[in-house]
Amino acid sequence: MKKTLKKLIALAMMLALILSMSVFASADSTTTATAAGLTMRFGDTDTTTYPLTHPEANMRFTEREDGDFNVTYVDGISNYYPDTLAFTISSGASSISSITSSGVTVQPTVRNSETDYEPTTNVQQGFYILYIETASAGTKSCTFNTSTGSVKLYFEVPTFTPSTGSKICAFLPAPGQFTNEGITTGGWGDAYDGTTSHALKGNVATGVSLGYFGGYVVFDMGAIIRGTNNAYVSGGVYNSSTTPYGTDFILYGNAFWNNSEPGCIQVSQDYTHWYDIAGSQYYQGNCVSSTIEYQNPDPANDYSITTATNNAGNKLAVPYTGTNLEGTYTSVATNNFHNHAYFPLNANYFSGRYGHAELSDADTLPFATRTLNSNGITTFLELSGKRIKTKATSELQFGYADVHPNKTLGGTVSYNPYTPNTSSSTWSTISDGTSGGDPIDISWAVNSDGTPAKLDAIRYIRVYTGVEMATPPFGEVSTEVCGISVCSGSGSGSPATPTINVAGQNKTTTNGNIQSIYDLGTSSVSFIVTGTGNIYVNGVSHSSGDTLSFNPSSTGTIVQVIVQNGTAAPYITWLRLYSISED
Ligand SMILES: [Ca+2]
Ligand SMILES: [Ca+2]
Repeated sequence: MKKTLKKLIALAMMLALILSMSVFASADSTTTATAAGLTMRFGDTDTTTYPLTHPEANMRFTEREDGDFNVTYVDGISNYYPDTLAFTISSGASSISSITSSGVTVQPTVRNSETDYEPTTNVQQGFYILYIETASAGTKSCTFNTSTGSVKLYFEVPTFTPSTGSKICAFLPAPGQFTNEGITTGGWGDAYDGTTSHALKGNVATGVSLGYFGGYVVFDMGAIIRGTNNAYVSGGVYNSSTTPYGTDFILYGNAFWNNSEPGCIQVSQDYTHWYDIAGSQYYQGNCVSSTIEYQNPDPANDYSITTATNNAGNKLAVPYTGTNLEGTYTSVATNNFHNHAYFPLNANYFSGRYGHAELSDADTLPFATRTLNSNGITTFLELSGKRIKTKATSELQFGYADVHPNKTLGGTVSYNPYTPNTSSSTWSTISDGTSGGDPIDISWAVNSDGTPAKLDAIRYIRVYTGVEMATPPFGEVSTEVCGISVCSGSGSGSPATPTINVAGQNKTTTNGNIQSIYDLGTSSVSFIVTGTGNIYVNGVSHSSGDTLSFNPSSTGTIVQVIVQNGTAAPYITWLRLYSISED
């Protein structure tokens, strides 16, 4: 089975910078090891084209008295061990007779291109992906048996105790009234809970406020453990189809009815490749890729603040420019309630406090870029994402954070995100007996072109402010995130398979997949979904048998159909309507 994996050697690129500045190793540790006729190292087979990055660049061998090797991860992050490592045996692989392991999956792999990997059963392949079971602490190992002996590698996984099963691993609010606020006391501008132990926030009443468009927080939900042929075993958040309504996690904000401040959501397995959660606005033409470049209004003042400081800095409006914006505003305005800098200060967001160096590198993720002056102070901060054009609760049916009120912060009981609701009274009825908040189905994740991402599980969840709006005199519309829970319980029944008729013909579809239909011509075609339960076409609720119309195109017009009945998971399918012939 051919699998397309991420570029493993580039995992967690945000960490590479700090690591490259301070890598050390004990005197007798090495980057290569030779034993049993094998020469071993971490990283790609071709390190000229693909130089080592984190974490492979941080792996060291130390020879033991028995001739085997301890493999250690050096520097960088405390209580951390990589869960996925590219591994090369540069000579002697043809002498390998078998591989045995405990707590490690050694996957021989053919590397077709930079991003395309194919598992193989040939143990003499010479290139391997090592999946280390990091969910539990202790010694993991693998042994390569060769015609001249054997060599065993030992991996010591440290104890790791996340605060609530999830933890913040990146936080960079855009400019806003809560940015820099309560920065040492667990306020809305702080990723830490304000206790003397400086724990990162889990499910808390005072969460994080993300500022203007693009400001974000990322949660690490734990390593995904995979077995043979990359199959999911445990960890992360699994894309369940057996939970009620198929939802997988619930995001909690601080919304009340008609005070939604919608955050868009992205998910990732590897911290490098990110997928949009296509909420109900995504296919309605109300979702556009936008970038804002914020200008630091006072870099000199920023430079003068050298340690994380509560409510610091000069209060100044933050000018911005960008692409695909509303056209209503040109700056993040200040107000009289929050008297401090609105631009994220260097000492507060790029200093990696309390041993969390990873938090200082938030701007190296693919959706954030900083321009620095000669003092290392941000002059421009660029943040990107899909921007939606409404904050009306009634228009945000599903797929966004900080939209629906919490019932029980941190609860795991999902309500049905597909039950149409248009008022606070219907919402209250709908969410009674549940945890409230905003339940999310990983099946909503899409590639950058809107086609299904088909993720079996995810590790990272990014929430970012999804609108470019302000409500004077109260300031910018800013998403708040107060926590995340993984959904519990079991739904009943099976997905409600619909009949989908396009241009007069019933089309065969499958749950979770996209179906291309060709030769539809350039005129609009009829589109009829017949099914039982809640029916959404491109995020809009419809009745069974409604006749809709869409315009086919030469690039394939994508239409998403969701049909959900009872407490079962939904049937989600995509059709791609081409005006032209195949090929
Ligand atoms: Ca699911
Ligand atoms: Ca809010």
